[in-house]
Amino acid sequence: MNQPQKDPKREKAYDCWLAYRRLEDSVANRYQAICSEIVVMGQSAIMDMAVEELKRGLGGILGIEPRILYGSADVRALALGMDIECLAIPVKEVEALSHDGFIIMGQNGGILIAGKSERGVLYGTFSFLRSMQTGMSPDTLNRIENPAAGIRMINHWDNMDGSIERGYAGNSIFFRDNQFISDKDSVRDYARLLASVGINGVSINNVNVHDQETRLITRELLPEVALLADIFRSYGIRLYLSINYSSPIDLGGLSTADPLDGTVQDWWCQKASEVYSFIPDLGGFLVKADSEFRPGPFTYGRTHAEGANMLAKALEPFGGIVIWRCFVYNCQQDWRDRATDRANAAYDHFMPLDGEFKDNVVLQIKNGPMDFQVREPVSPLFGGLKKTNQILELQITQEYTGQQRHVCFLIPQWKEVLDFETWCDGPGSTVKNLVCGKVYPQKHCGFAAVSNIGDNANWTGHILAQANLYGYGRLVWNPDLSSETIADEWVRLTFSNDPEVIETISKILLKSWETYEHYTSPLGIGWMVNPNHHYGPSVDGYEYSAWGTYHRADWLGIGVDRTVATGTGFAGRYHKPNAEMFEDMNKCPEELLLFFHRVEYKHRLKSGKTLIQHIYDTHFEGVEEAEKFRTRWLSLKGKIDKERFDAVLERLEIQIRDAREWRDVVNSYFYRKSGIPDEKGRRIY
Ligand code: GCV
Repeated sequence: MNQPQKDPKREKAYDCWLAYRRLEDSVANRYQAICSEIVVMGQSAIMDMAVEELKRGLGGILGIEPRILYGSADVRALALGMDIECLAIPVKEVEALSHDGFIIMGQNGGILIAGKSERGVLYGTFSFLRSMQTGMSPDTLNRIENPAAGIRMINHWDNMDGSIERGYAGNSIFFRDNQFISDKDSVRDYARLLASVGINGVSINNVNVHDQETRLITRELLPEVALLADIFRSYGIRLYLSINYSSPIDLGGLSTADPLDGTVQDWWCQKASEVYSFIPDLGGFLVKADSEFRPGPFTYGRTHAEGANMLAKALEPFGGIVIWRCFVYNCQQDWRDRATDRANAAYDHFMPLDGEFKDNVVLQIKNGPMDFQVREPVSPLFGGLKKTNQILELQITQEYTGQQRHVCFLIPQWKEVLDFETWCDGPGSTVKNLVCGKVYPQKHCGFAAVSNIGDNANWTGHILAQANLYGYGRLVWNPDLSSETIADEWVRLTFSNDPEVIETISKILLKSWETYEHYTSPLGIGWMVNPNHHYGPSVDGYEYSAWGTYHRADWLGIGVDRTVATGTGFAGRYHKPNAEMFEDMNKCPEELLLFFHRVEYKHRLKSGKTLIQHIYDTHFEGVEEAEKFRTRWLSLKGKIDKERFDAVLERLEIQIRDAREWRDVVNSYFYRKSGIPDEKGRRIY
């Protein structure tokens, strides 16, 4: 007999951080007094969304149904306004606001939420509701906030057959069986979640653009793409498409996709005009070219600048941009070849092109030189490129960090990347300042990250992985927010303001990246995963393959010599003093030691432990820490609804089981290679 279908939207976890729980305390009473009326000044589709959200939020948090009044500039109640010049706001504060920013201020006993744009008002509205839900008093709300950068984007790796490359939370919410899903409710709910944390761009299809997705830019499919664009637009989000570089051949029937060929250039110009006739505010194209078997300008002996600029020219008349990925390397390397180093690839391909890209091209650079490992140094392209628009690419989906079966709160990792001092222009040349255009002027800059959502009832598979999506949005809005603040906010919004709940879940989140690192690959060496799906330990999984990701372990030691003096020279791609720091084994940050150096197992670390003992100890500790997560979580029984309590518990148990596997495989591997026993005599196989 067929089981009745469960409605995912009925699940507690579906609402994520926008569940709007009732507050019943003195603070709530004060809000109630102010919020019984909403005065709306200015009307637009996005303003309508802001009003809807307020109604929903006030209903949920305060249990009231506010009266909506339009048009009056008299602020007594809760007021929303986007015609900022007509509002009684001091000039200095109006001037301090950027286009997407907002101001929240107390006025005449009421509260005004205002922005220079409708998007600003929407962001202010979500921010106001967040403050209310987290228990902030109305007296402490006054603030002006501007987003740190113009591009705050999510990349989907969704395929039209419904699968998601590196997706761990079900199938696509956009596509199924090579069609668009006609029920758009999830897309609407998703757009709302994204807007609530300030995301303003989304690319809907995989950067590996296969046959079916190549056709997204055809007349046949563009009306469907336009429907998605409409939904995202109503939340202030621009839609982008990943395109296939060889579309002129695959769709246009041309014999070439050479960017310097006139017929190819004309084809793209016409194509852009066609695409924009369906979606006039399309953000632009995202391109993975000459990478992992994708076509690109190299086929024609052209540079990436020539390839990107040709597309940029086509999009220029429509205000579109080309986001060009720097993830370019040789994935057919001979593992015997020790001179070629994948870490050097992006830098070596793109540095010589600095200054050659048109100003509507943006380079999208992964945070590290390899590929979203649990630990990597920052890509030296940050601080290397001086005359090129750039955005930082992060990975929210947990490809190498537990695939949403393990809890791994990634905000602390991203904070380290953002705060990395590149020294390209003296102190203050941090990655965050670079990608926010504060070091070198850039027309377009900001952030992109690979999505971690799918059609699972809780969006992210592991409920605690929702914190990574939330945290990404909050962090790229304001990179100065601390991991602690983001965790605290997320727990309060998602679960409760109960101090015990906040402390317990925050502790799990804040420790989880370190824990994951402890029981997986040590000191920046990376990989050691099963090939293809990348889940679970296999120390030699990629050791003798063509992907350029080697640890070079033998009986004496492990690590890749990336020094200038004796290795692949990667350390020299950084500015001083970073180059010197990475070059010198004694100065290199220990968590990156094996990324930069080949180290003997008997080498003593700063802790006084030998490298091999460090490997054993951290792997045992990692499992103990994972076990503690479960104990901590169990202490919340009765304080969290059963549905979410059980769902998280189930994942924490999987994590413990798999952490043990990691521990035993890795420890046994190194014990067998080195022949050195564990000083503490623990069981190693
Ligand atoms: C979309 C890694 C992943 C691939 C991904 C690629 C990329 O190699 O394993 O699945 O492809 O990165 O970022 O393009």
